[in-house]
Amino acid sequence: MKRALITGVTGQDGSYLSELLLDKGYEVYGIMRRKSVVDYGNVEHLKDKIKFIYADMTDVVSLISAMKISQADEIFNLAAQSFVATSWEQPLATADIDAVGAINILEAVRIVRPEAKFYQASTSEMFGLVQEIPQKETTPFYPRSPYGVAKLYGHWITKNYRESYNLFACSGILFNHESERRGKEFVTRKITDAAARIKLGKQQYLELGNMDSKRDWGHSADYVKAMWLMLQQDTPDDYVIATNETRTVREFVDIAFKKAGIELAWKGSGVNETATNKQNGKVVVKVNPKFFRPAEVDLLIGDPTKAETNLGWKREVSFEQLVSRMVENDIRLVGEEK
Ligand code: NAP
Ligand code: F7E
Repeated sequence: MKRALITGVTGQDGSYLSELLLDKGYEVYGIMRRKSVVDYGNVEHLKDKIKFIYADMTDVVSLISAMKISQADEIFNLAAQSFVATSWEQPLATADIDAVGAINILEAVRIVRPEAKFYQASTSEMFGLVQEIPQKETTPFYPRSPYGVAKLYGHWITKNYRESYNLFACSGILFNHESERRGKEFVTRKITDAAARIKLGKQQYLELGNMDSKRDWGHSADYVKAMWLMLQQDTPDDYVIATNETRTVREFVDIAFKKAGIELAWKGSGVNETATNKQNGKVVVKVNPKFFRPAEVDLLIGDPTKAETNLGWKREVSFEQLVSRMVENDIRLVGEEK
């Protein structure tokens, strides 16, 4: 039986990866932070199957212990302060967790289990002000947030440990991936949750920031398969995981509301842009500049050819299916609220 250790096990990707590895017969260890109230997050349904270890990415001693306890064959480093907007409010915490945290876990691997395979959760945010369209493994990086900069350190230190110590260490440069388990502060879930609430009469309108930014959105369940595939290869390497499709935030809003049965009519531009519900003329989407970022990533679109060719990876959930699944799930959840 193979043993895996997942940092960030309570998060969106941690939950789908846990399901995948448990299905494959792995013994799954998950690193969890101590909280004042015990909260298994997205792995509540797996709490009797995962072996939890209390540790923190900023505490290398706890990570060394976790490596010793788990004796993991494969380590997936998914833990992060992952919300870009918060990285301006908490730049040092973001650096501690996302940058120093990466070298902390790499050191734990190097000291305790140098023969293990290691996955680092890198991100399309490292491309930031994009230098090439579409973005691929060889595209130069230009991060635009403290999050992107911290993740770039994690990416390079992973590559450096591979080259310095011959560790089997891979980085997956994953483009945005969402799901029914996505945190509600991220734009996709914020939109699908609001569409559900507005449909059910529990919210009047949705306020958003930059609706012109474009993202390459896939489903998390597809993307965790790529993480696993990277560690099953003979040689470690870095891969872009993306759909090669891009859409604006506005397009996401339009489709999500349509799936909730609300046809939108758009008017105005910039901070004055609004969308009204065609059926009753009510304004249901507005712009609030408080959601603008100090620096924006305007356009992301990834080229997954290398992963498709070398790993045999292919995304299965289409954009339309992703939005449908999220909207239907939120209509159900909001409907069940007391
Ligand atoms: P997520 O839902 O925000 O999950 C993040 C996880 O990290 C949570 O389990 C969180 O634990 C944990 N964590 C945060 N700080 C920690 C600390 N100091 N010590 C230990 N654990 C800590 O993120 P996700 O969407 O699953 O993403 C997984 C990884 O992929 C992240 O590294 C993210 O940056 C990266 N990534 C995500 C995307 C995407 O579109 N989703 C794209 C590219 C890369 P709590 O439950 O205690 O908060
Ligand atoms: O923003 C715009 C916002 O917060 C997407 C993380 O998983 O993917 C994610 O980072 C876009 C941005 O995700 C609102 O300005 C407009 O242009 O959903 P998001 P993100 O910043 O792309 C990458 C790959 C990661 O690695 C990260 O961990 O949507 N936007 N209005 C808004 N965004 C939010 N959150 N809220 C709004 O009201």
